[in-house]
Amino acid sequence: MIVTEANNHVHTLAYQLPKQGKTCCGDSYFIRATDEYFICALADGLGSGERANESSSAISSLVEQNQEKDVEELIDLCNKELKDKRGATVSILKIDFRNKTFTYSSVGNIRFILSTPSGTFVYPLPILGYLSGKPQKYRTHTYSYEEGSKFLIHTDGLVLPAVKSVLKNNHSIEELSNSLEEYTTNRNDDLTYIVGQLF
Ligand SMILES: [Mn+2]
Repeated sequence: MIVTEANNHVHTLAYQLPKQGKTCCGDSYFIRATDEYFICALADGLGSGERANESSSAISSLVEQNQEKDVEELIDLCNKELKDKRGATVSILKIDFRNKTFTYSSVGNIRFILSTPSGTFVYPLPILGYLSGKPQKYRTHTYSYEEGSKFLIHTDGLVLPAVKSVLKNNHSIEELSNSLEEYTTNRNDDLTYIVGQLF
C-alpha cells in the first residue's frame, strides 16, 4: 500500500506490506507535511499480528495527536504509551523547513539515512532495545540539511545491500520507491519504508 504526502518543501512516499501470508501488519507509521514542518513516526511492534499492531498503532496515533510537540517530548510520550502493552521499536523524525534542520530520535532497529546533494550521508545512531514504558534514555539530535537532500527510513523487514547507492542514484521519490521494489517481494517480516526529498 502506497501513501504520498507532498507540498512545496517535501515530497514523501510511504510503502507498507505485512509479512507474507498475514493480513495484519505489526508496523505502523504516521506522516504529515504542513507549511512549517514534516513529521514522521514509524513503529515496529514486537512479534507480529494484532498484538504487535496494537502497540505500533498506539504510537502512530499518539504522534498524530501530539504532532506540534518536539521530538524529545514525543519519544518520551511514546515510551509511556507502551506501558502495559507489548513493546515496540520507534523512530521519530521532524523536519523544520524554516531553519532547514531535522531532529531525529530512535530506540531500536528502525534505520534512517539522509543523503545530501554534495554527497554526504547522515546516519543518526539509535539507542539499542525497544520502548516498553520502563525508564529510558534517548538520543535525540538535530542536524541541518541542504535543499535536494533525500532520506529513507525503514523497519527491519526491508533488507538493503547498498542503501547509499539507492539514495544517490535515484532522483525522485518515485524512482527511489521503484528501485526498492525488488527488495520487497520476499518478506519474512512486516515491511515499511518512507522515502522523502526536501526542497
Ligand atoms: Mn520488524
